[in-house]
Amino acid sequence: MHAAVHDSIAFSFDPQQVADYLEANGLESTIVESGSSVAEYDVVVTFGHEETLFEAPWVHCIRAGIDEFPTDRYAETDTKLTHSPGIHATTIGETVAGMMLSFARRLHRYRDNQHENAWRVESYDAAFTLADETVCVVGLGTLGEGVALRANALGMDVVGVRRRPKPVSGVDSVFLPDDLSDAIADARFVVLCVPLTEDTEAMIGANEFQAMRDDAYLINVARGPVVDENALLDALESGDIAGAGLDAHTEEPLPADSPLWDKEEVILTPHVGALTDSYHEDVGALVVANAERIQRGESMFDRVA
Ligand code: NDP
Ligand code: 7N6
Repeated sequence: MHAAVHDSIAFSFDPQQVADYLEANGLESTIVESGSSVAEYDVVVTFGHEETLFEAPWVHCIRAGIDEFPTDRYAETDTKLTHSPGIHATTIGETVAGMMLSFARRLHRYRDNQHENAWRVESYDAAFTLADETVCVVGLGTLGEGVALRANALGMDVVGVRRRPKPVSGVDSVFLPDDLSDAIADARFVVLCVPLTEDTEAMIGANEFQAMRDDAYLINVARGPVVDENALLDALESGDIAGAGLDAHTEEPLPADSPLWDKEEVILTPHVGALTDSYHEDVGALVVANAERIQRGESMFDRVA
C-alpha cells in the first residue's frame, strides 16, 4: 500500500514524521504538495481538504474534528474518509488542567511579571485552589472524559453536558444541551469539548456569559466558532466572566490585531492543545490499523463517509 502524506500537515508538525512512521510500519510513503495529483496513491494522510483528494480511494484526516471537510460530498463519491478520534484525552486533559491551574495559582501573571524583572505580588484574594471548585465540561466524549478525569484528580466537582443522558464516570450530573444555562451557572470553569456542528456553532454567546459566574473562566479546546468571539470580548471587558483559556480561535492564526492578545486574564495557545511529540505515531497507528483491515477485507474504523 502506498500512502501520500499531504504537506498540509505542516500546519501542525513536520509531515516527514508521519511518512517515516508509516514507512517503518509497512506502508510506502511519499510527501505530496498541495495541489498535486494523488490518483496513484492508496491513501492520502492529511490535515486539510482540497479538491484533488477526491482522486484517492481513501483520505485519512489527522484531526478528530472534520468540520472543515465537505463530508456530504465524500459520502457521494467513492473516496472513503476516516478521521482521528480517541487519541486526544491525555493531551487535551493535561492542557486544560494546566490552564485551570494557572488561573487558580496565578502562574500566567507571575510569568508576565517575570518578563519585567518585577517582584510583584497580586492582591491577597486573587489566588484560589481548584479543590472543591466546580468545572462544567461541555461535551463528554474523548476530550471531555480526559478533562473530567484530571479535574477529579485535582479534587474538583465535575458536571457536564452531552446530547445523550448517559452517565459518565467521575461526572456528578449530566445535563442535556437545552439545560446548558443551568449546567454552567455554578461552575468556576466551563470547558468546551464539543465538535463544531450546526447545533454547537455560537452555543456560547451573550446569554451564556450572563448565566456564568462573574469569577468564572471559559476554556475552549473545541473549535473557535463554538464561541461568539465578539460576545466573549464583551464579557471579558464588562466583567461578566473573569477570563478565558483559548486554544481554538474563530480565525486561525489569530490575527495580530485581535484584542484578545492583550488581555491579562486570557491564556492563548495556537491550537496546540493536543500536540505532543508522539502525535505522528498516534495518528500513524490509526492509518496502519485501517490499512491492515483493508488488506484483511474487514470494514474500516473511524469512517466519516
Ligand atoms: P467525541 O465525539 O468523542 O465527543 C463529542 C462530545 O460532544 C460527545 O459527548 C457529544 O455528546 C457532545 N456533543 C455533541 N453535540 C453536542 C451538543 N449540541 N451539545 C452538547 N454536547 C454535544 O469528540 P472528541 O472529544 O474527540 O472531540 C470533540 C471536538 O474537539 C472535535 O470535534 C474537535 O473539533 C475538537 N478537538 C480539538 C482539539 C484541539 O487540538 N484543540 C483536539 C481534538 C479535538 P454525546 O456523547 O451525547 O453524543
Ligand atoms: C492537531 C489538531 C483535532 O480536531 O484540531 C485537533 O483533532 C487537533 C493536529
